[in-house]
Amino acid sequence: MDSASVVILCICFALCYAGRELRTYRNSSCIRPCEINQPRECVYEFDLELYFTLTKACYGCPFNTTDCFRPHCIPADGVPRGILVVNRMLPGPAIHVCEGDTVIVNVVNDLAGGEGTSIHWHGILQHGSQHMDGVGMVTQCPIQAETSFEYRFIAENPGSHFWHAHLGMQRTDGIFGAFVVRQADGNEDHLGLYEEDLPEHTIVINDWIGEIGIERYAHYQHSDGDDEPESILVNGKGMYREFVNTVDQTKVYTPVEVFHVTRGKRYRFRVISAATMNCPIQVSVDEHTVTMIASDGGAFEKIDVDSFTIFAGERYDFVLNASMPVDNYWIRLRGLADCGEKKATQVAILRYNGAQSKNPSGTITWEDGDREGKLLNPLNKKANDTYIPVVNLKSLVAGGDALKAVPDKKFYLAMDFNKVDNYYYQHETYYPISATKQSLQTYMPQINRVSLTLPHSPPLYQHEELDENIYCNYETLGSRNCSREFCECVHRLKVDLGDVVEFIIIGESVNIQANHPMHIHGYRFFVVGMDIVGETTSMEEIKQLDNEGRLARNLVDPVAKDTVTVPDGGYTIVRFQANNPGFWFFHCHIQFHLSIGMGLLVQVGEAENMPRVPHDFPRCGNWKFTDKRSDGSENKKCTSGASVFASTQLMILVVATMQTYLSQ
Ligand SMILES: [Cu+2]
Repeated sequence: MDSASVVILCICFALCYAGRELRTYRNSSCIRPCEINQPRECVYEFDLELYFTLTKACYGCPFNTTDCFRPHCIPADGVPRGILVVNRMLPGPAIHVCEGDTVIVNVVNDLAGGEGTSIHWHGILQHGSQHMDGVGMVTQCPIQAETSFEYRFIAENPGSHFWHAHLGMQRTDGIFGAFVVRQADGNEDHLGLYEEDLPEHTIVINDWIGEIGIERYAHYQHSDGDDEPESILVNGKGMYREFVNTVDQTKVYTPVEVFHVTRGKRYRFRVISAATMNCPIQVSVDEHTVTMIASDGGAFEKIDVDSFTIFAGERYDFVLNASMPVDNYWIRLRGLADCGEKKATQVAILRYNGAQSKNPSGTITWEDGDREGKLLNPLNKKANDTYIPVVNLKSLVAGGDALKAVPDKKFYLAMDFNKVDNYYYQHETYYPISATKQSLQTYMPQINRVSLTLPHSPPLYQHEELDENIYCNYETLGSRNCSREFCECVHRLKVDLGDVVEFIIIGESVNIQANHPMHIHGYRFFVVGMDIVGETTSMEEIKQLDNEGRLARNLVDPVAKDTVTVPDGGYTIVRFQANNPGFWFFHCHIQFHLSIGMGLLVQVGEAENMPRVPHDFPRCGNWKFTDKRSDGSENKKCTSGASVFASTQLMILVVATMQTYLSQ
């Protein structure tokens, strides 16, 4: 064929496809340089299973490192344990798509425990597809064992996001993965700061324990177990736990993650924290500074730092300039707060092309991860030249009406652990908290002294079947003293569609010090305020400071995020315009805190504002026997039951008569 024929054929081909439906691509075939208005349909199959680390699929791993890279082999940090997986991978399959693509994920629940599941697309706003948000018992029914559920939504907002299970403890055990939505070059805020933005430079980090999550959770809540992770993983990999923090660090049995770069180029890295416990992680790269450019999909003015801290549910994008001599360098991850208790730490390798395949020099203890210099997003530090809280970032995202002087609705939300007899863990009569020794006392992580229970049907589309009195909040509880008495309900805040909403989230920290990374579904909020006022604080103190005009707010260029920490003895103020109707989860992203009730639902709009779901969308709820059939006729079972009763009585009478006769 001559070149003219090829050109004609290409033009015909292009014309044939113009105006056609979206073309379908499966799995990684959707990865490509993004172009404006060239959306695709990106299809994935997720098979959820109970699995194990270091299975037979691993052959000689960890002693033969090459075997650790075999299909279905999950070495993790070399500790054998049960895990939950998607497609026998840890993390699960990464989704890399372009802004505007339609994402279709068929989730198949093959979990051996028989439990229900749901998958949340953390960071995706779900305008018009609220029922695809993936929160079991809020936006959908759990995907029952042995069934499948197809998620289908548009990747409308770009950024480094992730996906994870949103029921039970499943995300603690491995059901999570990266979800990156890239922009066409012409729309990219920081174009020019880097040459490469590659899928292989996605860094998913998570804290990691030695057993299945619900085992640790039950041990912690009911007995003397702790909630302090032992280890950290990077893209599912990690140095064998026993060798970190020891003198002999030459025996690296389980492989660590390696990121390749070419000297002279600048790379965009995307860091995602899938941590599930109270595990803020300080990240740094030996002999490199990093240029921070975005968080949770919200771009901000670039800032050079030596390290940054990432809290559970947060994401940070940075540019790494590969300007150092060709060599290997440690990427260090240092677990703080509860991860610091057992010095949980991990490393990965930054390898310049041309460098030998070997470990970098330098020890890798937990202490080594405490990088000096400028630190973005510090744990419990007031702002100064060294410590830069996220409230100091200058956003490149326009705030619009959300930043008007006075919000339409304002809520004070006090976060703390409270000493109350929660009947699930402290029986009022048998083992009240007052009779339990201190190390065994279960304190309740609550918002405004209220614990969240999930409704028995998803309110997003079965709202009319739920009694209004299942909902409560601080206001409606009125005279009840929830500081002494355990208060639980479907904790709900209601706002009107279009309201500008302000949350003043207070880290009271009177009973237990714990930074709570708060995540909102369906929105990105602007972080307009954040500060520490003392070791501890209270709602009353923060309210008074606010009334006196002493809570500073940046209403000009605050950073846009969907997850933000609340410092101990301080507060964080966020703003958003409630233009997305629905029932949206707002919760602490520490799984052990959420599972025990540290969350609430934001109801935006009334029932008539809620989007319609497909007519055959799965429904669920409580059920009790009634004597009516679905067609309204009487159920005859009761009558036949009565005749069985009568026959039994007759038999007893006959037997009794015979016994009397025989005994005579
Ligand atoms: Cu929390």
